[in-house]
Amino acid sequence: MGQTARPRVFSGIQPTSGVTLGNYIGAIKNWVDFQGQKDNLFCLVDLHAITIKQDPAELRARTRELMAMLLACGLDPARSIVFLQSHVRAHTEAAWLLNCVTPIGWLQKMTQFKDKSVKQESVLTGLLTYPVLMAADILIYKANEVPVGEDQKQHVELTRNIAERFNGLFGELFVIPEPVIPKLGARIMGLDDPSTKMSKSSAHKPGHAIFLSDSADTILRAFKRAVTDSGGEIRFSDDPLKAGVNNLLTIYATITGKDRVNVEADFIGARGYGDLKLRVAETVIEALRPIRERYEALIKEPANLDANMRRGAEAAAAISEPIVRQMKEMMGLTPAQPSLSV
Ligand code: AQP
Repeated sequence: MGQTARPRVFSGIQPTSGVTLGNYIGAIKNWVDFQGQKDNLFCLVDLHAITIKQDPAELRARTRELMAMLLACGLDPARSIVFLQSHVRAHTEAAWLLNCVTPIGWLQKMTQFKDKSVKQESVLTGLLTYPVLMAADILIYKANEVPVGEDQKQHVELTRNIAERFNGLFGELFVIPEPVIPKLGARIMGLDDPSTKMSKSSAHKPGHAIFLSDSADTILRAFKRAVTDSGGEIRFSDDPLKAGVNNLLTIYATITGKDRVNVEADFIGARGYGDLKLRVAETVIEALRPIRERYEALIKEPANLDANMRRGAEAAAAISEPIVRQMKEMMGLTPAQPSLSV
């Protein structure tokens, strides 16, 4: 398959426990901004979600909710292919093939594997090999760009290594993808603890994460209790002691689209961190309000969501299945012959 004139973009998000403000700022908001300029594929990565124990009924419900939320955020099925990973079998097939070219040491070094495995009583094989599935997700579309938050950069680098290894062993097939990390907002921190990433799996901690579906009251309360420092200076800073203020300003900057200078100018004359927290909360509430309203309408139409997922999967399979057939052939697997008529 030749490359299209426009760069192809692939990215994914797990259907686990709602969409955080971190997911939105670090990934989804940028996906929406790419639409129209690039050839986009956005994937609800449910096969990644099951690397950690999931309740089956809840996972199914979360998946539909995520589809509704992505559309509510502005992903447009007319301009982007939005689909569910488990609906396109090319992903698991390619993952197995790539497992067979990936040294296990590469996977054992992954930071996310090390972090997540210490939190599990029993570590599943899928948690170790999940970056290979992620590599398959990206490579079977010959994606040029992978817009992700900072935490996924290492996995995209691994994807590049796997692609180069495959190309070296069997011949040039894969495009070597580039991670696209936003300059600002690539790592939104927890409001309760600005030294840790805002993440779904820490969302049980009070005041840690904002979810896009949260009510205005919940958002306001979480920002009011956001951890800052004992000073009073409202400016961007790399100083770990000012990480809380830096995080609030980063959220404000990415949501308003203003640069650092203009953001700091907005807070000249502010009465301390109380004012800052209130202004950031109001900005987030107003930005999320239309998203929440669209979400409420979309989630009431499950048949429409399912139809969108089906159309997305058909479009995705049409691109990826021929590439997986090529992988198998290059690796020496024998193509199935068409059945003989008797
Ligand atoms: N805090 C964050 N700041 C910026 N970007 C973030 N992303 C996640 N958290 C932040 C980006 O969101 C995209 C989708 O993430 P995911 O659903 O694949 O899961 P994740 O990276 O594992 O997100 P979480 O919330 O941190 O989930 P858990 O707690 O399960 O690990 C990715 O592009 C990611 O970089």
